[in-house]
Amino acid sequence: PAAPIRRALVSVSDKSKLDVLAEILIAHKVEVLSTGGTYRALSELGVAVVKVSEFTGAPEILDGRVKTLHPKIHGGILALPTEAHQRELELHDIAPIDLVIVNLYPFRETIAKPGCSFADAIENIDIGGPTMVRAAAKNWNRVAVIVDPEDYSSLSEVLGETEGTLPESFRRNMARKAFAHTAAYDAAIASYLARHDDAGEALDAGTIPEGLFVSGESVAELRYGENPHQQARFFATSYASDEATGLDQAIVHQGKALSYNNLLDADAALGLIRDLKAGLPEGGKAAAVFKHLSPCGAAIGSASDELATVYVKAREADAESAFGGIVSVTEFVDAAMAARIKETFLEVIVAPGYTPEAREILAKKKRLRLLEIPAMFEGRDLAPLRLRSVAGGLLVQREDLIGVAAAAGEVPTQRKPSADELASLDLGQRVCKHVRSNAIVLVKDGVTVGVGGGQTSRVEAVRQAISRAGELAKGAVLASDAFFPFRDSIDSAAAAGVVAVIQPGGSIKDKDVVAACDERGLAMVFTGERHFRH
Ligand code: 93A
Repeated sequence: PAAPIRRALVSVSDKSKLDVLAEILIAHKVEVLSTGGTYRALSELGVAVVKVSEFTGAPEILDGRVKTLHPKIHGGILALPTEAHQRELELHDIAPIDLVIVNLYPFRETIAKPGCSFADAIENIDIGGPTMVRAAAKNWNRVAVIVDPEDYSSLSEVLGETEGTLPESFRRNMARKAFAHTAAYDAAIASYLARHDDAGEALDAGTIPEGLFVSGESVAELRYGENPHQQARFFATSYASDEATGLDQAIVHQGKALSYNNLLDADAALGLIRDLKAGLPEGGKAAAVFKHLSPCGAAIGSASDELATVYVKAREADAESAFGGIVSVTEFVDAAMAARIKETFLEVIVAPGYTPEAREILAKKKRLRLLEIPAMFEGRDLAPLRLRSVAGGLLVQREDLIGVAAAAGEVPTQRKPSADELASLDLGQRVCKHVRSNAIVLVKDGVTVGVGGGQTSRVEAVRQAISRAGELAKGAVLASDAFFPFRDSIDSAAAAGVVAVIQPGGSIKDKDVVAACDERGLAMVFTGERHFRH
């Protein structure tokens, strides 16, 4: 059995819950060593503390850069419970330390502060702290290490049960946590340095640094992956995601835990609604419905439209597909919207918030997950990075943002699009970006009426969109994620009644394509921007 805890070293930047810790240290008569700030805080809480500088006989030097980096500290932590080591400790007058409670200089919190200077960031790189944490974690056979104030309560529980000793399982688990803590800490430093040039100037937010250190913390064990026989977890990444709007930040108000597929779909629905919001005039509203990573309906409305009305348009765009779908909206979900949500079976709602009335109405839908992402429309300009995995590595790219509004595109045709057509063309290109390539989206009066996606030929995607739109293709506008290699797509769209088209342009056959439009009186917009989704 382990020996009782006699001596602890406490050196913490995060001084939360120190009262809980003080109580434990006093109750178990632990001799406590501390650095300056922690020494003062623990003394005030009535703990008898010895200053590390007194214990080592060496003063803190170099503005505190060297406080605990001393053989009396590291020898005390790293010694094995062997006779040989005990003899050596005695020879050098080193007392063993059995508990190390350390958390590190707030590097991540410091760099997150607006206006943080490079020098400030560097000064907040903790050296002595990780050294003690790693030493104690390496020696978990004898020493316990605690890096998280949340663990003080379990420390108290375990000590109470074991009369002042700490079981191996506890020490081992805390050691794992400690190495994860220092690894994530160093990853944050390495990423920060990679994101700054030699002069300490920050690179553009969307730049992909040469060294990318993604440290993931598992925030959820998922029931399973895409299928029940696949194990899965959700990791929150510290760097590559847009932290303000991440799904790890989402508040889940009700329903079962989010599944792997739910998270994918919620991400897609969030991405589209952010794109739609960016294209809306002041006060405009939007709603989108997703199924299996594809938008099946999206609609926009003006400031005077009710959210519920806009949502129903998006849902009815393809009511069959919307069954079991994921919905995202630009506004708080109110009672009227909640009543509409209740009408069908849906998996997830993604919204900036919910009114209390809406929550009450939806509480009866036990399985429906309500996600609130308060900051979901912030930080788009940060151009966060997106990661995908392939066999043998990670692919990293900047987020694909729509840069050219339909109204700002170039019109190569004789007929110019009307203002209403432009609004629908803009909606079309935004939705199209979220459809797997080859992607074609038909829109009429601010609502998608036909989505064709995931096709291996563009003309087939056009046929699919037209067939889904049926009669509604008459008078609709069409968006394409990439240029038309031939005029055939335009000919079939025009035959179905399509009146305007938005696409990047840039094909060697552009002249034929524009001629096909002019022959049939279609208006066309070139955006110069391709939006493949592979
Ligand atoms: O400056 S350090 O890198 N050098 C050290 O020797 C050292 N020892 C402890 N940072 C060091 N610490 C850190 O001081 C701890 O990791 C902890 O975060 C902080 C606690 O300082 P104080 O007790 O003065 O508030």
